Amino acid sequence: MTALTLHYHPLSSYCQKVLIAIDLLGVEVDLRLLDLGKPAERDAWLALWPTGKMPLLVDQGRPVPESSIIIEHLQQHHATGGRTLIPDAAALDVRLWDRLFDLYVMTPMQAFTADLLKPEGDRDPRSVARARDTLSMAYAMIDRRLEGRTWVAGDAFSMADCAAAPALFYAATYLPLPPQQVHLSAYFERLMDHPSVAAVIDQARPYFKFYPGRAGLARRFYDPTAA
Ligand SMILES: N[C@@H](CCC(=O)N[C@@H](CS)C(=O)NCC(=O)O)C(=O)O
Repeated sequence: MTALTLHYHPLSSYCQKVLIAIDLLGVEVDLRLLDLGKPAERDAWLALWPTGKMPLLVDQGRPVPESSIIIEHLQQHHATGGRTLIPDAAALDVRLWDRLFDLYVMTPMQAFTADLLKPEGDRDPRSVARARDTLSMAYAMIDRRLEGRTWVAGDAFSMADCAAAPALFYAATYLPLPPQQVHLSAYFERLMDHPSVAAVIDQARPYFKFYPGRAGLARRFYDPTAA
């Protein structure tokens, strides 16, 4: 047991963002898998953190919510040997691109998922169309940003890339990355090849059969005939 517990689910994009950071910061954390489909577990969870959103870090009994705050907290208090995902020289850029990925890639991606989870008659094609427009805008913005860069902010893999990896992974299942956006596509491949990202995708693999957008997952990530 460590003093740190992360309440999470391997399929959750925001949890994956934090899991990538935990690996890179070299922090030892107890992982507690949440099943919000179980009413008793959901009630206990809401008592701990009322938004009902994961991930949630608990540090010596104190809840630390919100993926970006969790990563900042881990970096400030628990990182091994001065490892950093928010280097001083690029801190504002890192935080900006972390926000942009959360707001303009994660959020519309979640809107697609939320719509698929609704009963057929309750689905809202207008909200899905808005989500598609936002993602399109974001893809073009990220493609421009990546011209001449390896990672999205600063010289090294940062918190912004932790946000980018799961956001783009799931977003691409709903709106494929446009082939003409070569910087975006090359960045996606760099992210997927990164060992900390690949490890998190591997952890999620047994659960992809439950992902509502699984029809859009590339075969290299999920083979329905093997599931
Ligand atoms: N702003 C939050 C967003 C977290 C979030 O949306 N988590 C999703 C999973 S990816 C969740 O908990 N969904 C469960 C629900 O809404 O019931 C963060 O950065 O941690």
